[in-house]
Amino acid sequence: MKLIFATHNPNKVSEIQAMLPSGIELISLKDLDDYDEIEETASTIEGNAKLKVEAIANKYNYPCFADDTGLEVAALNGEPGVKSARYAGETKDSKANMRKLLNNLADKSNRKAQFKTVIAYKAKGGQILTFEGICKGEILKSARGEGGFGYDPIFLPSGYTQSFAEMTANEKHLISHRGLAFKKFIKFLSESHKN
Ligand code: ITT
Ligand code: NA
Repeated sequence: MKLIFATHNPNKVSEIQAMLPSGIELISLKDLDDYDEIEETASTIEGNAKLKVEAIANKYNYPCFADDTGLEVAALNGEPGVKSARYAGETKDSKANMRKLLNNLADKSNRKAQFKTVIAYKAKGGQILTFEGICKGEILKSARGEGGFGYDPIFLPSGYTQSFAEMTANEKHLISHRGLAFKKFIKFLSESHKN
């Protein structure tokens, strides 16, 4: 089966590609030469995932899914949350968001945080279904590791000694927000394609 992944983020495409069972072929917006930005105007992660999948499902005659992820920091009342991608504003500096978060947490002793991913899926003519994954952890005092992307170097998942950026891609998938949400989604896909 062919599935469109409604994302402009190549890091996410490669993470997901590696997790999919054979028989499911991923088409990304890049493969479709679709560079239209989908404005993420919803106030929740779930709302943005739905908005993205709706925009693409209306355009192409394929089953589609989108995921939206946010990092929710307890001492900052859940920020950056839906603002995770542009926390430090429009900038080409990929580390600006991390720096802003570290600055905002500089005098805080509560470092608790969680990543949340919501996947929204829409089959041809079907209703939108959602699958959620959460990974709890804490924000480190400074960046550690070279792997991953986004906030990975400053996120230490609960029960582990390595930041997401110090783990291999596989180690991260096994415990991450996106990994857990996709596990649920893939289970659903395999079950609904048995018959
Ligand atoms: P699309 O909307 O095109 O899918 P995006 O970059 O906006 O791409 P998300 O909404 O899923 O992607 O994520 C928002 C931001 O949160 C993203 O730009 C990263 O900075 C951060 N982020 C998402 N997943 C992450 C992960 O697994 N590890 C670290 N940071 C992550
Ligand atoms: Na987003």
